[in-house]
Amino acid sequence: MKDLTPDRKTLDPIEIASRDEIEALQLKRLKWSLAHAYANVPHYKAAFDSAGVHPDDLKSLADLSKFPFTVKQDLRDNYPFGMFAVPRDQVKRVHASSGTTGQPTVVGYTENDLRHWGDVVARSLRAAGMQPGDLLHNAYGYGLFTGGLGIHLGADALGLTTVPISGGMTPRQVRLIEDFKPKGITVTPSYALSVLDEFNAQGLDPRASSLEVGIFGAEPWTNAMRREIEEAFDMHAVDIYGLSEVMGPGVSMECVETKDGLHIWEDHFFPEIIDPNTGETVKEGEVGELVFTSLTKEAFPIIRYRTRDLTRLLPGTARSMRRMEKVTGRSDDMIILRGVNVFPTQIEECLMATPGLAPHFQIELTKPNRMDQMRVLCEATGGHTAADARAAAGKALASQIKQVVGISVAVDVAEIGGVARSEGKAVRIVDKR
Ligand code: DLL
Repeated sequence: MKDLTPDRKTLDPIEIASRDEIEALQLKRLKWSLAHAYANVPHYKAAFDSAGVHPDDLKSLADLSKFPFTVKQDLRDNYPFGMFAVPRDQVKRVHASSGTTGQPTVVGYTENDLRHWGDVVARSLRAAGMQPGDLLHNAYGYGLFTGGLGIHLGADALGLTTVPISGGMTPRQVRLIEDFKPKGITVTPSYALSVLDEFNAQGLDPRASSLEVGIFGAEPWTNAMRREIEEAFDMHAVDIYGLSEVMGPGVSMECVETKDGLHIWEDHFFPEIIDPNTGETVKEGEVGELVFTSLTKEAFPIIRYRTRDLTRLLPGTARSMRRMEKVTGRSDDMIILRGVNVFPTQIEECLMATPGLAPHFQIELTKPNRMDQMRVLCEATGGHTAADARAAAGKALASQIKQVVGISVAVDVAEIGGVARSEGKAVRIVDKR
């Protein structure tokens, strides 16, 4: 793999500013953001008033903990535009969640918001090793999802050539990678695996492709998966994180030179980690639920938003801004199986450690005889598809899961193609209880 470390002279000065400078900017912006939300969004006025706090009470960054949290339900209750802090005609763009699990949540951006979003995504793409003039294959979905259009904004801001292919039509993805020779690909890690399969199905060597870096996010993925993808494509694999409520992709980004967790672009997003049960801020470096407050957003300021994502904060390395560890999962995705907490990422790690199995999987939960049961559906790799080889691999995975995670599960190893493929975010859990 080529060294893609960006020249420090090309970074935004704030990325490598002193902590004092970053914190002074944060405090100034935080005061503005709280006052802006309070003055213009009835929800925040009511929430602050009933908690007995006023934006003027914020004298230091630590004072933020006095302010109330915002949760997804607050956004649903104010559907569609009730959380906007500017008149609707100043909102240049809206995005929304799919709403498959309830009322969709809508977010909005002013012209300045779109510019800031482009700036943080440009910063993220540069941290991945992309430089002006490089070609980017953007396979995140375009549309209401923030992935495709968010990356596109940043690619424009950085001066890349973008192929806005979006997700799906996998044979065409491979064709265009072969013909256009992109340096970078932006895609969910699960869909990258589908693209990888398609390379192999077409008899093409993915290691010989032009790709030098993959920028993966929108769903949890493990370091074991990183090794698998880096090896398969002979390219760097780095992590990009974000969520619509806070902005979209580009809230935090892993640097290609260190790959040691994701630097949060702290001049725009203020992070906290809380104990999800008590709401108290945890000790520095402890794992908990990630909470974000926007510092510059005009259309849709967000105060202490509970992301449900579990991680911990770490000091800066390649940049002065703090890092968040790779997200292990969402508290919503945590399965409690007969008293043991399990995340799909733990199953992914066990799967990657078991020979003869492909990296595709799904977890099925059932409850026969009032006992929760988990079945892991996965599939064999080429050369391991005979029935006895599959049975042996399944047994090995079950025992790996028993040893590492501490739970007994059933494992079904299908033939190649037996697990549903994702074109965006993978569906890891099918709950039939
Ligand atoms: O997934 C934004 C995005 C697009 C990020 C493209 C990165 C790349 P939402 O659809 O609102 O936004 O989903 C946000 O996805 O709260 C996490 O649970 C999860 N997520 C996003 N990035 C990562 C990541 C986009 N790198 C939700 N690792 C978040 C783990 C992630 N989970």
